[in-house]
Amino acid sequence: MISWYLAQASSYAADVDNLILLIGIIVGVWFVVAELVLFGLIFKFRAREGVRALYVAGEDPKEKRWVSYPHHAVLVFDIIIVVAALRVWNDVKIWSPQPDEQVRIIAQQWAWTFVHAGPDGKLDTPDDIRTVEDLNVQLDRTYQFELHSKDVLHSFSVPVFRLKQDAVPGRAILGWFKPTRVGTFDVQCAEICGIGHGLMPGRIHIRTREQHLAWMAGAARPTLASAEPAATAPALPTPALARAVTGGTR
Ligand SMILES: [Cu+2]
Repeated sequence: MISWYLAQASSYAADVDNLILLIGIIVGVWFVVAELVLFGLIFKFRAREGVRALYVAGEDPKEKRWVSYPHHAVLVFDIIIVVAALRVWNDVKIWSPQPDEQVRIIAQQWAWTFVHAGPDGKLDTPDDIRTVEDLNVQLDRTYQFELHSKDVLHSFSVPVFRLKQDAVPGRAILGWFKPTRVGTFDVQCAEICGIGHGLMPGRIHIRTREQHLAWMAGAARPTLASAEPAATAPALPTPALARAVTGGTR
């Protein structure tokens, strides 16, 4: 239902949205009921000429019901919400399906580095593809991600997946996702991680199998070459950058 106006692009995005909708409906309905009762009573027992105010101590069982019935209702709805939330939490964070592929995600101040398995589908082999800020995945494929941080706490957040996972220095945190919609979407850091926090956006590109293979073929060689550290060579401005800096057009 929520997907009409908020894009969903993972197998569990709808479950998270439905949970939030359920909480919204339960809280919303009772909020309206409580306000109607409150304002109804204020109106009914408003000040009137010649009528003295009643002192109500709440000791009469009839009066106590105004407190005890809502109290029990809150407990019942709490249990409903907790059960629904634990089911989603279990599916997203505790249980994890058999992955088709792994991807490594490295957060640092202030960029994302992604290590893709490359054509052989395995990490830590020579055909791995490293990118900065662009995560490339294939539609309907289950990915296990391995999340690292090089420095401080970050949080890997993909709003269209309804996924958010903290990255903790010194730990490799595992999680999973299965993209279900083709497109390019935002990746963000959801944990204040320093002055450049707002400058560490990323993008996730979800492609069909054919498009993904085409990306891999194009990305494999140049990215491997550019992944070498540039420290040995002086950083020369690219022609495009030089033109931009000097304002030249040729
Ligand atoms: Cu960050």
